Amino acid sequence: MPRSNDLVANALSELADLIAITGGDPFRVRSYEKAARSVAAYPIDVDTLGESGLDAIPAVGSHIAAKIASFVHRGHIDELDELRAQVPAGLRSLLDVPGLGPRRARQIYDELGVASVPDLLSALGHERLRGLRGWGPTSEARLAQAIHDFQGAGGRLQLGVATEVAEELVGGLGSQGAVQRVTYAGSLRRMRETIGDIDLLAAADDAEQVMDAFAGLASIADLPVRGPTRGAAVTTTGVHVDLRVVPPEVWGAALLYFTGSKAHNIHLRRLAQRAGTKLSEYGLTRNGHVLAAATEAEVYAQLGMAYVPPTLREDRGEIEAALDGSLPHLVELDAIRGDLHTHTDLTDGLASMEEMAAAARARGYRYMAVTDHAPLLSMQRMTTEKALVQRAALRALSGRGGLTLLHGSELNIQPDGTLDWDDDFLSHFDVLVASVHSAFRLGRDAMTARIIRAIEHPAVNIIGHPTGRSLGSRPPIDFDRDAVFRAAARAGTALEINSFPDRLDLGDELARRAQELGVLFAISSDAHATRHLDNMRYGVGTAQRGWVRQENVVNTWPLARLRRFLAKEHVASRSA
Ligand code: DGT
Ligand code: CA
Ligand code: CA
Ligand code: ZN
Repeated sequence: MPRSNDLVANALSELADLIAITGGDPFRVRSYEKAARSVAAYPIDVDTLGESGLDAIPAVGSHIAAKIASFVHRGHIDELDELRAQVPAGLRSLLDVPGLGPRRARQIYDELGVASVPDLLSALGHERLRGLRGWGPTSEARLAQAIHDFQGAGGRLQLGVATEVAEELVGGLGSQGAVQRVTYAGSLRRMRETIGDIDLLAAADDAEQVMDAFAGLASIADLPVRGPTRGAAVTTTGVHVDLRVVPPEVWGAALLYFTGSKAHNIHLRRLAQRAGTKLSEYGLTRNGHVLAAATEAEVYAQLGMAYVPPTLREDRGEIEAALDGSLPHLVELDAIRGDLHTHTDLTDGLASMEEMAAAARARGYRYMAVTDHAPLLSMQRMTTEKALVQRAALRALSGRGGLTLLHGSELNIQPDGTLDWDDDFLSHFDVLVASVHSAFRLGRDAMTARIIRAIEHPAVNIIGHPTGRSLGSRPPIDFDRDAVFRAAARAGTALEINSFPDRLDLGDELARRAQELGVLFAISSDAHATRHLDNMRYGVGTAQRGWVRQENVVNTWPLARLRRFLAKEHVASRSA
């Protein structure tokens, strides 16, 4: 539930907007705006205050206090209702657009008939705003960006969804004769966990032909913005796509620019300026003379720094590290030797163990752990007997095609930190993942103790999806991050970087902190079907964004070393 102060503040600021949009007294507009801010910041909940208590809130006079009382006790404010009825819904919706004040919303509505956010986007696409009094290309661009950011906050795409859409578009454009190169840039190339829009970059001598081809792709529903070298499209699935076409000779500089992040770009540009050069999407230049433009590597080299992998480009220290040669040796997808968290149709997976093993062999894996759910997740109907039968079948299959199968399970960490089965039974598994699947709201201290107890269990090797978050639907569970990370480092228990695109858990920032505290990682697919093994790349991307070094990822290790880790033998030697 939002706090009553926030609800009241929203109502007051809506009132201010509507008074402004209907040409009301600017002094009243300002007093409602001030009151809204003051209420939002007021430490006492307004629904506990009487009229005199409301009166005491700074910037709230008796008149506004009465309106607040009406809102709190009767659920509405008469004047607000009246104004809402007067102002068309389309115009009111424009008030939600950041960067567009009530006066300018009214102007656009009156003069262009723009009555919704899609109308507004279309008007911007056709450059119709710049003809109005007080508008120009710059203010148009600023508004377009504000809308873009605003929409991004609500409807960001999951990394997996965006990657699939982008790869299809890249494939479609790449097969066109006019296109010399095409790739995706932006946050998708940086592998952020969610994506605002897809940014495509193409190199061609004839941009016009590329635009035609783009407009003609089956998955492009609409191309509301079409210039000679740039377009903004919407796919049939509602995904926003920007396309830029550049001459082949500036490919690297353009790719660098459109990959971003913006913060990384700005920092690079500052560096260039300090050296008396200029960096733009057309290249690194000195007095108009091009120093580097064809490849990203050349641009970085000319700036006197190491090549920065896209996943690090967030201005979180990577530029300093690239300048002094201390970038980490990041984990790479090619270095992954196996998967340590997979499910079969014995529990909730879709594929049999044989099918999962075949898919793992096709990926070139040397090992794969089968970690079906354990009995306490009762809907999965696992039993001791089933686990033993599976183990026997797995041993018989192991080694075929160079793939060693490890027998594991995904245990359920109970609220008190205990696990499925008894310790003796647990000690006979090759690998154990332990995850929180229940009691997500335990409270911070109890949650911390719960996870640390599982970490310290001598048979537990990996904590699965440690925060339990689900992007866009379930928040992370609350525990003392540093305490858990320290415990994991001490106990020789790895933390998972779960590769499922709606989990990505640990996420980049937590993984980075965990590594600082000495934690080792397992990057796992948590596959419930053969094709889920391919999600590994999202986990690797997330690990890279967390600066995770290859040496700290246990499933890049050869099997013999991994087995020593799984036996927790090194723990004794570490503390010795
Ligand atoms: P998103 O789409 O919200 O997930 O994030 P990005 O990073 O893909 O951002 P987007 O699509 O607005 O722009 C793509 C890239 O273009 C961005 O990463 C860097 C570059 N870029 C965009 N606007 C600016 C800017 O104002 N200054 C600089 N230096 N670069 C920019
Ligand atoms: Ca983007
Ligand atoms: Ca974009
Ligand atoms: Zn699982």
